Amino acid sequence: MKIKELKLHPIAVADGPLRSSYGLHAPYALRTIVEAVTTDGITGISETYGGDGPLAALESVRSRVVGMDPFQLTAFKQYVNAQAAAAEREAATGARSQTWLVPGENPLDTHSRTFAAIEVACLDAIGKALGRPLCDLVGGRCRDRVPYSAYLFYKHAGGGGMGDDAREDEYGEILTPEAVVRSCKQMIAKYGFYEIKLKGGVLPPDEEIAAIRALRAEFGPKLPLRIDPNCAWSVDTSVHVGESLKDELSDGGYLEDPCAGIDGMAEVRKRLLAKDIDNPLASNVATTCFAHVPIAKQTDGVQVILSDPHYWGGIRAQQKLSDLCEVLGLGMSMHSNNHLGVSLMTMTHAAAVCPSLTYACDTHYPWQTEVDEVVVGGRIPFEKGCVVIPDKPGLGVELDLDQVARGEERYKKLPFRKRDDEAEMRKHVDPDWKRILPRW
Ligand code: GKR
Ligand code: MG
Repeated sequence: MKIKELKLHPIAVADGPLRSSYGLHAPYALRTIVEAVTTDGITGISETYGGDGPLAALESVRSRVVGMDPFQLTAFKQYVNAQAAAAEREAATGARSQTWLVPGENPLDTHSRTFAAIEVACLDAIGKALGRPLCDLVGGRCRDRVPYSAYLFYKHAGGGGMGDDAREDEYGEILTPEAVVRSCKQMIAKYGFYEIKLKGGVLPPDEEIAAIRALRAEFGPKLPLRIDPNCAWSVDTSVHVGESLKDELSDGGYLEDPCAGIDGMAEVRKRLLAKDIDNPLASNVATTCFAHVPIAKQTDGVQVILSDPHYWGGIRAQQKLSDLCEVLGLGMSMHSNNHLGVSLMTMTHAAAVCPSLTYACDTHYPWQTEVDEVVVGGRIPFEKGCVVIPDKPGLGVELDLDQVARGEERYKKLPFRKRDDEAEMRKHVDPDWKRILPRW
């Protein structure tokens, strides 16, 4: 079996006006759908970050992918890594971090994102050729059902999309503790989630503390809570929040990326421990690649590593990360960005093969709608907050090519080719807005 054709589909997916410390989500999120067509007539698929950058990176490996045996992923990884080493030498930027760049835009992670998109498409093709679910190709699953968390956002009114293409505003405006609780109830009623994450870093910290307390008052200690301000707080503020939410973030919760940088995280940890507070700190900003993991351990700046097959280097890299976390005694959870069903199934297979991943994974899936879904049969169902590994080959989903074409049409009409939450914020909320870290 060889790959005879690589098809890349840049698509746009309606997205609501969600807020984070990066700014405001645009009315459309960008994704890329990948098809690797084999000489056996099988098509392997994957989904990754969207826009010009990720598309160009995938284009740059086209000549290496076409003609490749999809089983030969190690040699392909060496090839991609060699390209990355050259790019890294040329890069004028500083350390690898998602602190300043929105996730998916970090040039130093390009190679792992590109490799992951091709790896998943190859594994999907192999699974389809062998008639086995993708997770069985890499050692088999340690769980049949993967739990996800209710990922709550502050947001303005609007459901995403524009003009005739606007989506229904399912959750309405969410800018108060009451609205946070309301949106959580809606999400839990619909999906059955039993862990909760609030994206913070938007309102003054005491208002976000009030929102977490309101969630605890409503749902009780059986539903673990986490808050993630994406580095919007100083070390002092992080300690203040960690102390104020001592009880609320215990029992399976965590404090995610309160401040920027591993040294800041380590200082927060030290000061909280001194007050007898040992709720874990989690990160998808201070730890974004394998080289960061031992540093997280040595400094004790991060106790829960947030994995993500899309930029950590695919499914097998996720498994390696799980082993590494086990060896180092670190916890593991999963990060997300806006995505559709192909990514959801990728995350589900990835989580299923990682024994160290003991928290419910993040997912932005509730923020997207049926109108934009590209998999045959529409939205992936959740059962009691979990996605069940289907008894189907590969990822277990096929592309609805008409829906993909609609996504490409939307993409073509857009004036932007890159996520820029700061620009959106200036356009719609505050003309002078800048991302300032720490803001509080
Ligand atoms: O969608 O605005 C967002 C989030 O802030 C996302 O970009 C982050 O990557 O979900 C993410 C996180 O956990 O940091
Ligand atoms: Mg995060």
